[in-house]
Amino acid sequence: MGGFNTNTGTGDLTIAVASSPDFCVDAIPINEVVDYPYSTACATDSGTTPSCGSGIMNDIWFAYTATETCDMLFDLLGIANYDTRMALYDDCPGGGGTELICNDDYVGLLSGFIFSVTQGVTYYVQVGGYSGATGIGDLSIQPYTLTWTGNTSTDWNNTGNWTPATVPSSSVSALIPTTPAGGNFPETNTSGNAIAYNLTIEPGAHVYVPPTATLTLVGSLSNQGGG
Ligand SMILES: [Ca+2]
Ligand SMILES: [Ca+2]
Repeated sequence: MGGFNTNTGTGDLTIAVASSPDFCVDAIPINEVVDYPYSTACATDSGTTPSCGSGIMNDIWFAYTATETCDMLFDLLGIANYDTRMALYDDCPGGGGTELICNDDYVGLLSGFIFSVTQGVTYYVQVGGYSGATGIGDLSIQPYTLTWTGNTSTDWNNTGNWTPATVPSSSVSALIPTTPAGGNFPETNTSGNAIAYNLTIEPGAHVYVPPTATLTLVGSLSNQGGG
């Protein structure tokens, strides 16, 4: 008959920590995201410095797999409280990857860029800061979208009616807001046919496509206009 073991003592406590995306090989897998929160507070320099600036990158990494083929806007605009910097690679730099694009200041000190992605392909996003700056922020990867203003006319194909001032294409999306700045809603009949990747029509807005014209959408339609 054995006795009770009443020994006490010290031992090791192991705390499991979720894998840190501090290096590219530990990148967080994502698809398109809106305002994905992150922090670089404890990030260290992965050793990869993109071409858009010098200085130590206290960086974190995301492995972004595209679910669509179109122009995507990658941006850190939002809650970021520090001077951000962001780059995109076709593979981890330590695994033979090369830089595709990078940006320091897209709006103010916050980073962003537009890149044409292919469905099913994984890209590596490096999020860091200018000269070692760190903080919190949020990452968005969404189809790049032009907003209709109607500032010049009703002509869909007039660059003066969009902001930024270019016409949507098979890879660029379009948004028709409820209240266009210029007061006009678009028509596609004045100078030929129209094309966009995604089209979003906000409540109360509309696009007029006469029977003799076409509006081609490569992606999808979100018609909130009710008609
Ligand atoms: Ca890092
Ligand atoms: Ca910056």
